[in-house]
Amino acid sequence: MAAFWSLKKKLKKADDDDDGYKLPTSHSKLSPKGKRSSWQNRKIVSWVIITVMVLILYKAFSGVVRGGREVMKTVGSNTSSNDGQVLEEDAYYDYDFEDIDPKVIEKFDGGVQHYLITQFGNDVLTPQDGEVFEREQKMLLSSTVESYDLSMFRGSANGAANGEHVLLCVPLRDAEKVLPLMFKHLMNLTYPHELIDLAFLVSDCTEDDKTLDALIAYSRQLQSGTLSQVFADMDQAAAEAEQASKGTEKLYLKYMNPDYLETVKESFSPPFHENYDKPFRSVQVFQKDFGQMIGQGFSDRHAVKVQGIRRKLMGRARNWLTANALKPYHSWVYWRDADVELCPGSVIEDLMSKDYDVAVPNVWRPLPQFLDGEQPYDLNSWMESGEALNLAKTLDEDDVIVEGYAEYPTYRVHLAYIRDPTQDPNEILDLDGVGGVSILAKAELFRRGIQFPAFTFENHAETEGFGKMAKKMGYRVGGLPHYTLWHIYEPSDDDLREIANKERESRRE
Ligand SMILES: Nc1nc2c(ncn2[C@@H]2O[C@H](COP(=O)(O)OP(=O)(O)OP(=O)(O)O)[C@@H](O)[C@H]2O)c(=O)[nH]1
Ligand SMILES: *[C@@H]1O[C@H](CO)[C@@H](O)[C@H](O)[C@H]1NC(C)=O
Ligand SMILES: *[C@@H]1O[C@H](CO)[C@@H](O)[C@H](O)[C@H]1NC(C)=O
Ligand SMILES: [Mg+2]
Repeated sequence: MAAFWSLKKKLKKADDDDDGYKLPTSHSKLSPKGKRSSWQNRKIVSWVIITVMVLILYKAFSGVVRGGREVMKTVGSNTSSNDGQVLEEDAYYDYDFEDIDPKVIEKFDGGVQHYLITQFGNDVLTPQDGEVFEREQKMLLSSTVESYDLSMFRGSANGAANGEHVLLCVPLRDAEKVLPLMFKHLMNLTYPHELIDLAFLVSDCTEDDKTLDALIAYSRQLQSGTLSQVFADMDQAAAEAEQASKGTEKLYLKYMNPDYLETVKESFSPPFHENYDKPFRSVQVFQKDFGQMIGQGFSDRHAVKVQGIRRKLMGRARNWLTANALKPYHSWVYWRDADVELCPGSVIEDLMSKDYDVAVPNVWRPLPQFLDGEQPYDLNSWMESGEALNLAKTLDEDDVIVEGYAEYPTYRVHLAYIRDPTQDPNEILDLDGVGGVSILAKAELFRRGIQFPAFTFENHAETEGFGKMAKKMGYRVGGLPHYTLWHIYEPSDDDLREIANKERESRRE
């Protein structure tokens, strides 16, 4: 623990300002403020450390004693509302957390006056304390030796039953607004939460964006099992506000398919699955800027000229995230974008069950009804074509082909276009390029050096380059044409103009 404390101190942000982010709700059950010991109130930049601490606390709470499963009395205040929920699954405590004795750690939530092992602990040791200190330090130091048989973490089609750990990675930029959506989707995942380590990378947010602070605040609630209550409160407050100020609701919603809107509404309403509120194994938040200059607005980020640069930067971001978060005991890595509106909760199991090395679903998005109501969205999942290979030969080595632009006629088969909602959602086809909205890949690929090229690889970058590289190294890359995730709809400038026109017309009638 000594090491943790001192590390934490060093990593503490200079402008340490208490709690950072106020959740936009008036009656959060578990305000992070002042409920637990003071160390928790400090703003800590390195979540690697917080993660460990949270798990240690859980270990103490749950009273799992290795060797014999004996339930200890929970000490301290009842801070979390997951009353009686005992996090006893081994997966919460195996590998990197397994050497810590919960009996020793228990006191950290037991309201004791001072801890033996703190940054200043040495200064106040009595001889008796000294013995305990030695013993505990030994325990902690012995936990720094680990060994792993990497052949155990290959990944199988039935990962949940086999207790396979998944690293779930989400890149985030200016994403404060979509965080509630993202967290609801994470909770909705039915793959055992105790087998999932969450890893977020926050980059290049604009000055007034609070993605990082919000992410940390929501993550704390998530790990306390209280996040769904926070969201319920927030949603209720929003509904009341909307009623009070009639008509502030987003205008474009009037033009969307009512059936789709109904599906969305139902999907976000209880009842949720039984383990919806269950904490994940860990949450890690990383922050690193790459100097992304291109705006995150819909029209900014879709101009063809910026695609190559943008995609390479995204590649760098993804590589930083895996390189920092991937642990030896992960069998799978699941990549997910924050801006998904609808997704089956069983997506990880479903993709896993195909026994491919890389698998992606189809990604569509809803549109206003005057634009056909829906659209194939992610064009980065495709099968290679002769035309595109020939096109590549005419390009500079550094040029990046991007799909969906007249400048690059590739005539590839796009997963998005061959969707037929009446067909078998389990069907899988071999692909070459993959899109990044939702990628399940065996962790082994990353260990073998496959990554998201932040340079031009066979005239591709980022996730498409990843697909191509995996293919080249002999892995099976597949996509499910009839299994669909729905990306959120963000009205483009053109769409907003069109909607404004229609509104004017209807007022004239
Ligand atoms: N860390 C990091 N995350 C980013 C960056 N740009 C986008 N993201 C995140 O990556 C995910 C996908 O980003 P989007 O902007 O939706 O882009 P996209 O999915 O490639 O494609 P479109 O949705 O078609 O624009 C989201 O979770 C974003 O918050 C970046 O520069 N750095
Ligand atoms: C904490 O929870 C336990 C079990 O749910 C209960 O017996 C106890 O009274 C609670 N303590 C407080 C202070 O609420
Ligand atoms: C949550 O999962 C269920 C079951 O797979 C699904 O029906 C629902 O649409 C999901 N929720 C969201 C918001 O996608
Ligand atoms: Mg997107």
